[in-house]
Amino acid sequence: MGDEGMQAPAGMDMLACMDVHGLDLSYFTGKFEAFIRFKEIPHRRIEMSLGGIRRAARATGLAQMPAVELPDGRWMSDSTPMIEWIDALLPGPKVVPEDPLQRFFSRLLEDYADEWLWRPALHYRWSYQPDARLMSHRIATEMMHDLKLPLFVRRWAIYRRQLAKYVRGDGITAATRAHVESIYTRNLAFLERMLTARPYLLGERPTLADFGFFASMFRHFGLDPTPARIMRDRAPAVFEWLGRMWNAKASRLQGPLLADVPEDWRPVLEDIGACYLPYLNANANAWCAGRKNFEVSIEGTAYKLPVHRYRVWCLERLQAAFRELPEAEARAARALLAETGCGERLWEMRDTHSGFDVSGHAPFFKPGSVWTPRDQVQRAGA
Ligand SMILES: N[C@@H](CCC(=O)N[C@@H](CS)C(=O)NCC(=O)O)C(=O)O
Repeated sequence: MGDEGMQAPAGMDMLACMDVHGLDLSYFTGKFEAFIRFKEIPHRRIEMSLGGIRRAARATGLAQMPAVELPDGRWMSDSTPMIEWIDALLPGPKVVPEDPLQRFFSRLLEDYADEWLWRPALHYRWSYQPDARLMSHRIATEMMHDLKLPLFVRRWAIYRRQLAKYVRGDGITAATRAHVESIYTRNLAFLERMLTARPYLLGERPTLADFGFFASMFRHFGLDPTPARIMRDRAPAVFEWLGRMWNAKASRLQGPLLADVPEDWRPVLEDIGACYLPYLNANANAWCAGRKNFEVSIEGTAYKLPVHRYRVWCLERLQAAFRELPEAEARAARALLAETGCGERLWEMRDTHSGFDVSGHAPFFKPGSVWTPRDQVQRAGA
């Protein structure tokens, strides 16, 4: 770009130069940044402050990052619909695979990576002292720089908050800890196998599943001292892929994707069947019952977890992605789901009505809190 006579691709005008409000240590900011870097979309990264997060929450209805402000004044949130919307808008090879079967399974892997790796990522960051010390210092000096309190108070406040919300409050106890850590190490093994065989998860260029896994692998597991050491020791190909992803550019990477769903995606699908779908169903079931917490046994480990409204929507989105499949691909998808132990689990919960995106306008929507209980959503008439 910038060469004389060279035209910016259609759609680029609407995006350039967007403001991406986020942090250099944030899981979902990293995922979205990698995508827009790959798409070569000019942008500014605005470091999120406490004032910034309040402003983003007023604009998007969600106090979370990344929050994106477009040149026309519109705001977007939620990395998955943002990626899908931008990918559809711009010409060139798609990040969301065009083959319907690959598209469906890519969405499934992306959702699993986004949501199921969150708990181990937050656990390693806040349960291990060297990691917690480093990150509490960074958050206190970066995001909380506009809070007029001494540094040690800011560090203490963020440490206590994250521990209460994402460790103790998210089911991590002495009894679940080993299982939570195994979620990380088994995913390292899944990815190491794929990335030893090829540069990206689906072939010669990054696609949706790469960006899904990149979120936790780049900004948490590859960055925080304790899981980063495990990654360097056990999964050098994953470590190498983090740099490759950060430097990937669509204009240089036009290579082909593999055909079909690769064999080495099966262990991930088996994990989705054994762990993630049972979790999503138990969460949706508790949400429908108007509960705030629920108990679920995953591979024999008993968890007590908070009900997460956003993840009810995740399940609805996966069901909708399946409904989009043409008949032949739907048959093939059903067969692969059955072979990998996902079976009928995708349809166990129906009519969940998360109300998260009733108008279908994501990523231009104001869904309200990701934690809102069902009775409040119903009272609000969503
Ligand atoms: N589904 C959202 C999740 C965004 C999200 O949870 N971001 C985290 C930081 S990586 C956040 O802002 N959390 C707010 C909090 O901890 O209260 C996405 O894909 O963008």
